[in-house]
Amino acid sequence: MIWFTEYWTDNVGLTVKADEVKKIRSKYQEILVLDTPEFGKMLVLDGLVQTTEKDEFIYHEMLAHPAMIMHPEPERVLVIGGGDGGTVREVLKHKSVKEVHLCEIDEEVVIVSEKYFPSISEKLRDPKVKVFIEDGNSFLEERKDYYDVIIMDSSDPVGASEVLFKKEFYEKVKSSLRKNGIMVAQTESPVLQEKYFSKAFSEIRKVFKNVGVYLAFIPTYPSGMWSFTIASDFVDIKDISINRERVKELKTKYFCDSIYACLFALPRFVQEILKKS
Ligand code: SPD
Repeated sequence: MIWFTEYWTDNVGLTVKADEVKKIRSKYQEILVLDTPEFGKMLVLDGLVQTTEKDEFIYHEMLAHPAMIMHPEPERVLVIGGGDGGTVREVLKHKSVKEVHLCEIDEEVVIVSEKYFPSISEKLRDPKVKVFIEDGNSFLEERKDYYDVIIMDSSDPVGASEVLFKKEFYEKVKSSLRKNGIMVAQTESPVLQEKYFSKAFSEIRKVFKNVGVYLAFIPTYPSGMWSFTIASDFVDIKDISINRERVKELKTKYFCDSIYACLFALPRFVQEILKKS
């Protein structure tokens, strides 16, 4: 048994008891699989919690579904990062989807997830899914004007993921989207990572015409309050009456009609951060 702490800042963190720990060293990072009494299995990359069996559905549903719903008919979807497969699983809940590409830089994350997190990675072998072990940046350069929805399921903006939070990267994302294309990215906590949150928003706004921010409550992520930024040049993403009837068809546990109806309702302090960005 050990106690594991993710340090959210120098002064605060999340501490969990783990009955069992597996440690794997990949080419890119240290991967931990913790068996915790409260959250079930927990995946940790370089000391940062990525997902847990108990609350993963909140993050994966909220990352995938708003963009998938707002697109008139998403057929080709790209997930960048997200080697655990949770986002791919959610994307496949949409009937129009014909092809899902997952671009993950670290093959070991996929291997570990298939071994220890079967309920999250269960759809990685679906015939519609193709997994590419590549760097997201160079992957996009080879695929212009192709995807309907691009989802950035990145880790926090340190190390290999830092580049995924920059304007140059969002420009590549934009040129890989085809007509009606939508992108969405996880953009950190407005409470504890205001700098990254605000920067991601302002970089995305420099590239796309329509940009919106929404939140979800994820207990194992810093502060619990987590942000997502969605953007498109074609779709008026702020119009949440779009395709609303499709929400009811989804089998989900967090994302639902009433969440969609007020997707962009933001606390005043978050609105203020965005105004200043
Ligand atoms: N602070 C954790 C942010 C992690 C976001 N990505 C998680 C990947 C899960 N599919």
